[in-house]
Amino acid sequence: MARHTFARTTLAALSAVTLLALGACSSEPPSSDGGDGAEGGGDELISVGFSQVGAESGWRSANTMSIKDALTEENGFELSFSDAQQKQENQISAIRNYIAQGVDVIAFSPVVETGWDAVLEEAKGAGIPVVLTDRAVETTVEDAYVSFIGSDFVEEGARSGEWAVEQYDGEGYKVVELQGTTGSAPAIDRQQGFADAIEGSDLEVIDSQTGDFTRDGGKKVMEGFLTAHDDIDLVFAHNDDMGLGAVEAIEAAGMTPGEDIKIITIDGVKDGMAALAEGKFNYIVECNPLLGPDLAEVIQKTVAGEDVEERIVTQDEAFDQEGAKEALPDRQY
Ligand code: GYE
Repeated sequence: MARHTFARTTLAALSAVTLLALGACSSEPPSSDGGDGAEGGGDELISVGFSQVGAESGWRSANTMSIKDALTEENGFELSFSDAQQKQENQISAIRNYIAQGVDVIAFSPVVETGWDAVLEEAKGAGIPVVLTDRAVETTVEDAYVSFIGSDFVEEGARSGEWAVEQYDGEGYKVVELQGTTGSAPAIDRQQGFADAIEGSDLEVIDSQTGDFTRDGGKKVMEGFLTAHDDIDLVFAHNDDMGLGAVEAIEAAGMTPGEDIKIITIDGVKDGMAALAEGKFNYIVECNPLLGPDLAEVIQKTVAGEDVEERIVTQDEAFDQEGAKEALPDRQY
């Protein structure tokens, strides 16, 4: 049983995008500087402002590539892309710039869940539809976005925990957790899903700290865990990069990752899959970063005034060591 495909249901709830879409298709061109914002005509480019979280992980690089590959001029888009270096204030100012520019659609992957109300209200006031990719927001703004495209992070955490219980329950395993960015949807949800799944087993989380989704962060936090505890059996890392950092720390401490200390991670990027195939990781729950094509479709429909799905849940798989060996040669990212 090397591979499990998660059966996913896509919620087909339709959002009330008509008003926003009408705003986006207003007959007023957003600007008259270069003369390319001409009215009418079905073949003008759709201008999109995209605010990315950063470049913190292999997952993020693959996600950025997918978005840039999908939102090309050839496909009918004029993309403005900005990297927020994992800082919410940078994202907010990028979004405000896109509002001032009068882009047709704003898309972003919110670094943390809360604190977006004001800027979402401003986008709404300007009649610019917003699409969320990858991470969710918590907001009191009504109809703040037309669609949210991304994985179910609670389920990813749960699959990680279920596998851990299946493999190791009854052995009194001590677990340390490398959390993603504090306050981010994947960190909150993966922690929750994992905790719920191991409840009732004899696995115990003895320490949990953020490594900010980076390899370096994972390494430093793991070094601290290894100094503080001499009885760690299992690492649950919220992404591959932090797991890879943990591998370095474990090896530096003279132990064998995957054997002396087991490692479960989430993402399934190439470096993570290679570590799994080599036996340094024990299990990976995939998080598919290739959100560009869905994003392009949602934007096109929104601008055309068509209904879009309010929630698009990405399909993910999971891999053990044998599964990684099989999948690695065809891995795209
Ligand atoms: O798992 C991690 C990245 O939001 C799903 O962010 C994304 C997460 C991904 O930094 O590697």
